[in-house]
Amino acid sequence: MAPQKATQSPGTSPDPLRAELELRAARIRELEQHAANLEKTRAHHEGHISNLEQHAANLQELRAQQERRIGELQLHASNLEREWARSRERVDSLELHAGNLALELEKRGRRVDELTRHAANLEELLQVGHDRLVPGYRSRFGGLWIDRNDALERIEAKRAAGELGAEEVELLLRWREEGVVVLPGALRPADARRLAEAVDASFRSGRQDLFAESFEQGRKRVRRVEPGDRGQDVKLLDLHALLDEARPAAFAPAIVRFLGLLFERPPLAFQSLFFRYGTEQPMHQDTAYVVVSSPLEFVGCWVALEDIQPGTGELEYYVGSHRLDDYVWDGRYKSMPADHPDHPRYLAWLHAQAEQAGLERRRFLPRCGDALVWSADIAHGGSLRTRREATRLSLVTHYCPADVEPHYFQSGQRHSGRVAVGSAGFRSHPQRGPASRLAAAGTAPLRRLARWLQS
Ligand SMILES: O=C(O)CCC(=O)C(=O)O
Repeated sequence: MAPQKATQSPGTSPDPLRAELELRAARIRELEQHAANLEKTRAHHEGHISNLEQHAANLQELRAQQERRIGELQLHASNLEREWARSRERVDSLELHAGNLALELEKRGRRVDELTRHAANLEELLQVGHDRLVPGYRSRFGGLWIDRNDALERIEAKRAAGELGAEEVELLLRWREEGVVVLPGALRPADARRLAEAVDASFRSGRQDLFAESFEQGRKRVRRVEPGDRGQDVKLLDLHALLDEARPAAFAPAIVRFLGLLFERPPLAFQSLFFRYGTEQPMHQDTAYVVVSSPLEFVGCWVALEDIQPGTGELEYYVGSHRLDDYVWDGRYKSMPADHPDHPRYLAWLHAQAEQAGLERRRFLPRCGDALVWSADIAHGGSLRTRREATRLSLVTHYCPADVEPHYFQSGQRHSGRVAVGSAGFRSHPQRGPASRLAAAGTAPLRRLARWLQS
């Protein structure tokens, strides 16, 4: 700020020197004030300059930090690029390796197929050799003694030795010829009624130990019996083992006697099905689905638990169809491997074979208590139900000789083992439900829990 000039109004001081002094003193004060102002301004500027210097230093530091960060990021990016290039090379080489493995697998698959075919051919050759060495069976899968080519001579020998009466000879000859025999009045009607009533009571109570098989949305389902099942198309499983009232039907003396003739050993009842309504099952041979250690050594027996009326889906069968050629699954098996795509072809083949051989298609219209025993290979099924409301109460039991093993003895499934039924033979059944699944799971605590649940 420019200093202001001191002024003297003329005529205010009488002493010019004094006036001069005052003027100067005023001038000095002015200048001192001005110097003080300048000093303040300078101090202010110096503060500002040091602030600016501090700010510049901060910016400098920030710039240095950013440069360091940019350097780090550039290094990281180049590491990633190197890494990516390496993994791309690895992917390429793995793809090549996978392609080579696929080729190798395909080659081996072809070799396995070749060897499988070769083994099947060898098995067949062996079987031919075997058939030439021992008295042969109709089937390469063996069978009961009555299926052997020398069975008629053996029947005659047994008759001559007094082991068979005329009626028994008659039954065995019919069996040999037709594959089926009817045993009228095998079960007392009172016992049939008791069984039907016990089943009704089980349906009402939804007994926890009984299992039913049903088809739901085209899929087979096995589950516990429920109260609503009575009017449904369900089959109850294994009553021969689980329901005391089923024992007289499964082990009726007439049936046990006939099984003794067929098996020459005590029978083992290893599976049973209770039907309230006709099954309309297509014609089939049990050998396709029921598996035992000797494929043809078992029979089925159908017992009527009421007088069966026409139109209720009565049992039907091709007479003598047990003598048709074998249907051999995958060139080697008598039973159908699970979910085999040839199943429809097999069912059609069976009809075609039976018709070509001119076999009679016969229906079974039994009175309450009558039983029909069929050979494992008989083509049979349930005829169409035209009276859908009418019942067709029946129990079907499958038997094998006691030394033959049902599949579930060998598959690791929990089962009852052979349980003696007086002197009539044995019974067995697979154990179902969560307890048996726990038991199959294998660890000791789970097995203990399973035993507890089952007890
Ligand atoms: O009773 C029926 O309708 C058929 C039964 C049957 O085929 C069987 O139990 O194998």
